[in-house]
Amino acid sequence: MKPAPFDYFAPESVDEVCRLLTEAGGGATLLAGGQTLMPLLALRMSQPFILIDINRIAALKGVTRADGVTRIGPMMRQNEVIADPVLAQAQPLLVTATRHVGHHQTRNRGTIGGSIALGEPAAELPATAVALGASVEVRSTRGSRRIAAEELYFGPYATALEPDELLTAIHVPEWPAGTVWLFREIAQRPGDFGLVGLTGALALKDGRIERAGIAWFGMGPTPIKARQVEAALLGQAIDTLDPRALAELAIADTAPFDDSHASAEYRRTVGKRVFARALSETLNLRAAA
Ligand SMILES: Cc1cc2nc3c(=O)[nH]c(=O)nc-3n(C[C@@H](O)[C@H](O)[C@H](O)COP(=O)(O)OP(=O)(O)OC[C@H]3O[C@@H](n4cnc5c(N)ncnc54)[C@H](O)[C@@H]3O)c2cc1C
Repeated sequence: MKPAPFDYFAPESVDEVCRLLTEAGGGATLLAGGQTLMPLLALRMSQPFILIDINRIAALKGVTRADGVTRIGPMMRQNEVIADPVLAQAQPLLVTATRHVGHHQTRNRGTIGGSIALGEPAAELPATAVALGASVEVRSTRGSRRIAAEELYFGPYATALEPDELLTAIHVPEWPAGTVWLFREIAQRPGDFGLVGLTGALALKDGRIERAGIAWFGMGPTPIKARQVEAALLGQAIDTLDPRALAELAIADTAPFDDSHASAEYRRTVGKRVFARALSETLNLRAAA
């Protein structure tokens, strides 16, 4: 099938995108990597009057670091995220999560901003943004604003982004030295979305957990912050942790569902095991290092 007709624009500045979005009055869609949008257009599940291609805007690319925050341009391709030396040092969890997004070929075009703006509940990057305490910067002709990742997602593909807003940067706090990273994904095949996914960071100091950021993907209608287990982990000495008991709390905030790939019960059972194993392996590895 071919897409329904639309007007195509490829502006070179953020201001121009904002102007076009305002003029379109909700009838425009942004084209980033196209790895989700192009199939939707071809199937006519998306029928914008105007397509705004944001690939020519240099200001939407690149990485900078300042004041303990990494600022990432949304138009960085997922493979650029994986290869970036600054991100390897400053945001290793984000790099690990990106390795699990789709396939090498889709990552050549797919962007970090496209994934975070889309809000697929089983996707790796929105949950990782939530776990790390990231926020997004958005622009429109009405001005700019920041939205915390944990307030960005309302439901599958439903986000706090207004139809006239462009995501212009992702701000990710840098976690302290001594942080360990949790990332586990259970998927049917490599490159598939997660049936059950866990992503998170634990900042350790003197054998205790000083800060915890943990989120699930594939475990509810949005990425889900595991608030209860984060609270239970705070201040705890590592050698007193009981991973199995904590695993019950770890899934307490989730809302697993049945679909054609797995039942809610499967997701709950596997989620608990994934959490317990990730916690014990990660902390043991660190202790052995
Ligand atoms: C075979 C295959 C396997 C895949 N597997 C996975 C997977 O395992 N995990 C995963 O997470 N994804 C997966 N994907 C999707 C992933 O490849 C896409 O990159 C991602 O979902 C969207 O990013 P994109 O840059 O391609 O965005 P596009 O498809 O161009 O856009 C997606 C949506 O985001 C909006 N958007 C994009 N950029 C912005 C912005 N800056 N501001 C506001 N809105 C914006 C668009 O308007 C559109 O609505 C897969 C895709 C394919 C084809």
